[in-house]
Amino acid sequence: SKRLKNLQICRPFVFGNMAVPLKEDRSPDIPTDHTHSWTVFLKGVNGDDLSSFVKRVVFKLHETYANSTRSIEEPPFEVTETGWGEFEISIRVYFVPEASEKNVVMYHHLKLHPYGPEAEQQKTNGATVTSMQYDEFVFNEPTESLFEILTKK
Ligand code: SLL
Repeated sequence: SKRLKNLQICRPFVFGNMAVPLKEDRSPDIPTDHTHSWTVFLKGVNGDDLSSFVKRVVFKLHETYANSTRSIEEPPFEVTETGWGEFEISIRVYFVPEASEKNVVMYHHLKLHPYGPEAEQQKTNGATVTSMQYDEFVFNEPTESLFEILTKK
């Protein structure tokens, strides 16, 4: 559809991961060398639903994982796994066809281990570790259809 000139529309999001150390009562299905359970995610800010304009999010994990390319077609756009190591995850976002927008890719370093001033305490408590970033999708001269999707209540 037609593009709206001289217009820019932005939508905020956050992406990153949470991780917790596995406990003694871990499931026997989890490989013994795994130390953490983690979730990598991409989501709207303040519970905003991105699925009106995000069609699919593809998370590319380390090749030590079976089926390391994980395609998520509906919210929550996230992958939960267990493992032992940190690595870089690519997060590729595909927009709905009406948007006529190229996909965008972000990189996230999966964080499992606390560091910094509170690290020792967090380790003793088995606390959840979080690492996330705020960003914005910026649509320049959006199609009329994308504009409608983003502005309807
Ligand atoms: C490292 N460069 O050596 C990193 C690689 C890979 C982590 C970390 C595998 C789990 C599984 C897993 O945790 N890979 O095989 O199921 O630290």
